[in-house]
Amino acid sequence: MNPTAAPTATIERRTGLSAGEFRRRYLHPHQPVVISDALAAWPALARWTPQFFQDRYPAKQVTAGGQTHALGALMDHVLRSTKDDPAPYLRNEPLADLFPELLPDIQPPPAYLSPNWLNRPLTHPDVAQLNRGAKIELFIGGAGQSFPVLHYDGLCTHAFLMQIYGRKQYFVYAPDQTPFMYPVPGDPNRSQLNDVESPDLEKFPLFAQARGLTFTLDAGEMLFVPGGWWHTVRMLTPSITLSVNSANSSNWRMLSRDLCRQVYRIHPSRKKRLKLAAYLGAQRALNTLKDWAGSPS
Ligand SMILES: O=C(O)CCC(=O)C(=O)O
Repeated sequence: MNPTAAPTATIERRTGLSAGEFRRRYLHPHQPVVISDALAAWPALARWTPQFFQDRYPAKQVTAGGQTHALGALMDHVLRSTKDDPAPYLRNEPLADLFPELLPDIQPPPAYLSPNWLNRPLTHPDVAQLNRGAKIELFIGGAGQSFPVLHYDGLCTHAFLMQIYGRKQYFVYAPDQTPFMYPVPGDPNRSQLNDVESPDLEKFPLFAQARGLTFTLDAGEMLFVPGGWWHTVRMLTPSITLSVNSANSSNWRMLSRDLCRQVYRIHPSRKKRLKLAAYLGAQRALNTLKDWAGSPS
């Protein structure tokens, strides 16, 4: 690892954090945090392991690393995965599509996830994609495997990463580090750099100036990555994680800006962009009222 390019600081870890303090200290100011007891009540913590998936669903076909695998064989590889022979990463699979019968194992939902405006009805045709963003996604991988890209989540949505089993090492950089992140031209939330631990500083010299956070996430812990924060991860052991994306009054302006830019690139019509901006503004007002009235999620 090149020490000049390594993230230097660590993250705040909290227990017993109320939903109100989470919103005031972390959500609205866009500060990342690990909440160490967020998932304590979930049956999944005592139940889900690679072995559990292997025993229960040996023949189920899943996609990982761009190929189809029988889950039993994939879990076998996850359990013996190493840096030299990493198991393909099963990732971003909607849990409710793959294993709907396991949803009771992740109840109750942590209060920090609400409100999530991505769960509310969105009728404009250009924003239907947002509802997908609120789906709970499943990640299962083995030691030595990494998330393939340094990135921030699309449309500056917030990410909640919930560790069910095993241990991961995260690398997180604030939005003010973007000048050192080498975004892919035309794809501003993905970096061209995919290895933050051994970066190619000849190709990406400015990355040597990047300052970020690195820390482990253990079973039972939840990581909040605010919208616009760059992040990536490496697995230290076999690992099972869930993720949810969210938007609400804390990041709706950023989301609206990015969505209008995206739609404008596809349909370069000023009228269409203004209509979308008006729709997103109306949703902001409506959802703010719903939050005040205490609507769920
Ligand atoms: O694999 C992981 O834990 C990281 C997932 C992630 O970065 C994301 O879903 O945005």
